[in-house]
Parts: sequence; C-alpha cells; structure tokens
Amino acid sequence: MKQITRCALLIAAVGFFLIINPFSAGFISIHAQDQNIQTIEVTAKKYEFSPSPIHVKAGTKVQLKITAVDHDHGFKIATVPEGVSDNKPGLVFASPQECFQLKKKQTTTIEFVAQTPGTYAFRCCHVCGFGHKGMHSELIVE
Ligand SMILES: [Cu+2]
Repeated sequence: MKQITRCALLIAAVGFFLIINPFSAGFISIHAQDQNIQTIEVTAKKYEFSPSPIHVKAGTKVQLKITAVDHDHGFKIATVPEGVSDNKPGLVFASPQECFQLKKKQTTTIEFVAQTPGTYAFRCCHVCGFGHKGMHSELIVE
C-alpha cells in the first residue's frame, strides 16, 4: 500500500514538472525579450548608412533591420571596440559572419548582444560603386 502511494506521488511530481516547466520557461523568455531587445531600422544606400552613428544600450540584444534602398550592399562590423587591444568581443553574434549581404530593396535582420560599451566601426563590404570605400560608420554602445 505504501509503495503504491509513493509511486503515485512520483508520477504526480514528474507530471507537475513536465507541465509547469515549459510554460514557465516560455514566460521567462517572452518577458526577457520585451525588456531587452532594441530594434533599429537602418537604411543603406550609395554611399551611406543612416542613422549614423547608431546608438544602442549596453547589455541588450540588438536587432538591426537594414534596408538596402538602391543597390546591393554589405555590412561588416568590428566585434572588438576601437582602441581596445585584447581580442575579447564586445559584440556577441549567435551566427558570426564576415560580411552580411544586403540585397537591393530587401531588409536584412542582423542580431547580436551589445555586451561592452565602446565604438564599433562598420562598413559596406559589397563593392557598390565609386564611393564604396567611403561607405562606413560606427555603432556606439553606451
Ligand atoms: Cu559598398
């Protein structure tokens, strides 16, 4: 009799965790998203990014939604802030990429965590015309 009770309790406990956990985990991640994501609309055109520079807050997840207005462009950003000699990345990407391709008339979302305050240089990495080399700006994490 005692063993049956124990067994029932164990099943109830396992059931409780299976049912409750996915809900609470989902709730926490949705909650964190609301507070910590900064979405910034950016345009890329010959030969500038706008806004320039881009300001974000440290400790947040950043979503850059970059629209290439007039031509194919690219986006390449330094992950280590300017003037810092150690190679510890201050911008943390889920999927690192050398050069994000920005297709003409499309919006590309680039996500990373802005961990360390500082100035991060970025530039166009897709040859887009005579002014291509001058197409650069900065992301400032404050
Ligand atoms: Cu370019």
